[in-house]
Amino acid sequence: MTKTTLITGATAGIGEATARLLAKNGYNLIVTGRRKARLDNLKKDLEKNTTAKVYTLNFDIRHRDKVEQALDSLPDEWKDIEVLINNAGLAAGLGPLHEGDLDDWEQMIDTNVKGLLYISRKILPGMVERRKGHVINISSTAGKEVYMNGNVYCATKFAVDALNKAMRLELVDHGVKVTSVNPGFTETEFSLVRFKGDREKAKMPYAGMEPLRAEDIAEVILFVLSRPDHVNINEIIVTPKAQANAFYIHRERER
Ligand code: NDP
Ligand code: 8X3
Repeated sequence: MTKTTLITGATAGIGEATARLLAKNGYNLIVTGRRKARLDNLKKDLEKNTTAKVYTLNFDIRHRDKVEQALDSLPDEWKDIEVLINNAGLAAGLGPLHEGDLDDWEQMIDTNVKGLLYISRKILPGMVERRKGHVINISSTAGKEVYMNGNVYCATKFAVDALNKAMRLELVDHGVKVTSVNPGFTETEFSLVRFKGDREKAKMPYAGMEPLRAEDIAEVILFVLSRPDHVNINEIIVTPKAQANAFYIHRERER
């Protein structure tokens, strides 16, 4: 198994955990993100401790020209991408729409929706031409139901859900598989990013409950990828035991 797999947002959280697990399972990886030092360290670590080959691409997914330049710069032996994991994304802020910060909205829409589209538009034609490929879109429980104060983040994940369905419909005749993985609360840098570095606030979503770990989602992704060729998991929703849906969490309180 030496499938060439591109993971967006592999410098932290779900993307990094997935890179680590896939490398151990024989996938060759193109890892992307804005934080170059983290990408370089990841490559060094994985190439030392696994048999995987790793290539790094350092760019901001919001910039269409940078996405195009980065993918065009891939050496020939890395160009035939067989698996694309559209993972890079974020939430910025949590509050009612009528008090929303427009810069936060732009950042979420540009990253979670437009960035995913820029990458996909560059990589899908090769998959279609080779009649081979698998796209995994990381959406969210927030793409299935709207929760209080989630408004624009939820809208971006509903968009990912729609694009996931559109891709499956439009790629099925070309032999390309499409899956959405929809995590619930997963403790990564997500909450720290959402609350702009405020560590106290970032802990609040996980009070009195045990969230998922990034590795839990990585295992689901490996499962999805390792099904036989004739099997496709269309979509999968994974939550912590204590999470019933996008907005109801059971919390243990100290008595
Ligand atoms: P992290 O914050 O830990 O990781 C996010 C990754 O996305 C980082 O590698 C970051 O890299 C990358 N990224 C963010 N913005 C950009 C950008 N403009 N250009 C390139 N890369 C970018 O969060 P998670 O691992 O939790 O999030 C991964 C995905 O999972 C996201 O799509 C998120 O919406 C989704 N998700 C997360 C859940 C959770 O509870 N954690 C639940 C459901 C879905 P860098 O900063 O180096 O650019
Ligand atoms: C990330 C999980 O519930 O904070 O998609 O939106 S949540």
